[in-house]
Amino acid sequence: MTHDERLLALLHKRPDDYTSGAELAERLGVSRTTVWNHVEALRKEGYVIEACTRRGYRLVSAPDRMLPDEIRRRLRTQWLGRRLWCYRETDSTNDVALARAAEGAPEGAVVLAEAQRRGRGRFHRKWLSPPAANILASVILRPDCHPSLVSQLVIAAAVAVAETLRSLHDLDAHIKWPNDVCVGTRKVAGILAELSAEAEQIKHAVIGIGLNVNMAPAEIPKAIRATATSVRIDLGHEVSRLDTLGELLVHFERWYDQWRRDGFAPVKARWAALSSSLGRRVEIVSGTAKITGLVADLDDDGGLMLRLDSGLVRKVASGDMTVVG
Ligand code: BT5
Repeated sequence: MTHDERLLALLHKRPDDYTSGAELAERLGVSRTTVWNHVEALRKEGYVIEACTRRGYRLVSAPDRMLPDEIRRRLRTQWLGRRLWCYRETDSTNDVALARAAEGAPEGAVVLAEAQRRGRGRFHRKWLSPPAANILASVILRPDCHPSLVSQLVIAAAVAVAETLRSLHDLDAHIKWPNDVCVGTRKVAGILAELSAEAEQIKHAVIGIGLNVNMAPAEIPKAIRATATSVRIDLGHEVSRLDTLGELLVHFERWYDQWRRDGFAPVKARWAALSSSLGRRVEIVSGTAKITGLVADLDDDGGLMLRLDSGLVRKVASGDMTVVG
């Protein structure tokens, strides 16, 4: 632990009381001036720390920032997020996670960023997010399965995001195949899975999650103003990003554990309950092809089974879907 982290841990222990500069200095093994310097540094990070002559220091509030210490304080998982990397800015958290995974990072390690220079979606699309407003996270997993089953993990992540928005924020979130979570007609989250695999076996998978939490209406990038939303926009007030992340990790861990234990069936059943398209008439654009039909089912590799007007059932592996009836 760094001095800052140890200082915070000490202050967190006494939320309602002061701790003297002398005690902090002794516990950290530094001078009182050094304690003061650390307090100043933490204040610059957004911590509100009261200093009172003769009584010492008291932590009044912590910032809602993606800081490892604050995330760990809220972790309620067994294994997911126990290893964390947090960046103020990076190219893409998926890139960092893929690199860390290749270097041997453990399953459940999570990469977070406040901003991405080159956040991406599927098919080289951009993922846009104003700094320090949302959740940009990439989870490293090492599932023992065929590469084609990675889409089951995308579904599990979408279920976890939708459940988080429902349980913590009481939002009527639903899943839009294949990888969007929406509130009403607007997209609040997207998921991007990338992997390194041998022919029959995943070496590691990275599940990237972009979840719009505190993005204000005026902050929405122009390109997505007509289609995106955030928790803040839907609720009309800001919420804690740290609590939202904590809840998301709990849900995702639970679904991943269940998937490993019982296979895809329970995840699929939950997806069906949260899906906005099951039983609906949809149009799917995939490359230059366009196909219309009734959503009959989800295939085991995440493809959508469409009942065409001719009565034939056809599988669509990927694409962009719009509900048309
Ligand atoms: C996705 O792709 O929805 C997957 C997005 C995954 C983003 C995360 S953030 C952490 C990790 N690191 C990364 O670099 N990526 C992952 P797709 O279905 O292709 O949707 C992309 C489209 O969504 C864009 O073309 C925009 O139209 C729209 N979009 C971009 N940013 C958005 C946002 N913040 N909210 C809602 N829609 C957005």
